[in-house]
Amino acid sequence: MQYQSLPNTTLEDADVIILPIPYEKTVSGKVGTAGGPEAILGIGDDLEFYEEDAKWSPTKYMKLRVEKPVLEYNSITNVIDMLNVKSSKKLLISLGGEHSITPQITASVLDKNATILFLDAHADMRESYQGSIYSHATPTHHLLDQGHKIILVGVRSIFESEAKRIEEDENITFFSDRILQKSKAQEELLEHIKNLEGDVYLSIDMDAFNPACVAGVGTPQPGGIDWFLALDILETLFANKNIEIKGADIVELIPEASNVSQVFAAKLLQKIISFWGKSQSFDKSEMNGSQMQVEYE
Ligand SMILES: [Mn+2]
Repeated sequence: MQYQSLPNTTLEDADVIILPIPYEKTVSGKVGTAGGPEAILGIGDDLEFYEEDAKWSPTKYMKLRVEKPVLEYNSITNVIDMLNVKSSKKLLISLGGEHSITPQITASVLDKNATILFLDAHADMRESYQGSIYSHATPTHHLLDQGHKIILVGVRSIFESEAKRIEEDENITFFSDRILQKSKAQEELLEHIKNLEGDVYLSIDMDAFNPACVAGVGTPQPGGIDWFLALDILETLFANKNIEIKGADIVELIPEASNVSQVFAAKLLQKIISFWGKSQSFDKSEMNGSQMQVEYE
């Protein structure tokens, strides 16, 4: 697999590593998220190299590499350990697959006391679900167990015990989907992100978004975050100089016939690459990125 059909650079030279993790075992709704990574990367051809918000072409300056897909759940952490991203200046972006993969990723890239910015329609905080403790319904439970703080954004479907924990656990900051319909709450969220410090990991479940924009998810919920709030969140996050982004994931996309859902996810991926690249001043570096190795027009 390739990003926007660009040649994959070596692991050593890569500024951004994209890791497909098409794992799908514990889904309880519509199936198909195993096709997520290929669909997101496949749509790349329909995106421009130029990124209109940060106003540059990130791949002119940055080298990208799409790794071989990780298929085995139990090997996710090991595979990422071997990529050596933790001690490098590279950005790792994982593409799911179901949301259960996130704690396996953070087990490799994060030390304790990081903050997880978690966009999702669901709290994903069950201790176990349908007989599995490593389910798409349990990742935030594990992330809290790993010693991290969580900011839940866009949640609009909660199990009763999850609601109680959200109220009581001081390691959880909660911006429900309903409250985020008000501009004052949006400003509070952005202010909160602006004031973050330390290591941060970004996890985006595609069901966080309005299903009118992203129909291709397994467990859709009415309501949802819109594209422009997502952009504000990402811009604010990557503009924060007091944090280090230790990785990101985009999960739970199910490719669908209209292509709209996968274009949404592909463009999210592009924004993450672009905003991170600008934050690392790649636009002031030598112009020898992946895009410079191909003819484009
Ligand atoms: Mn989720």
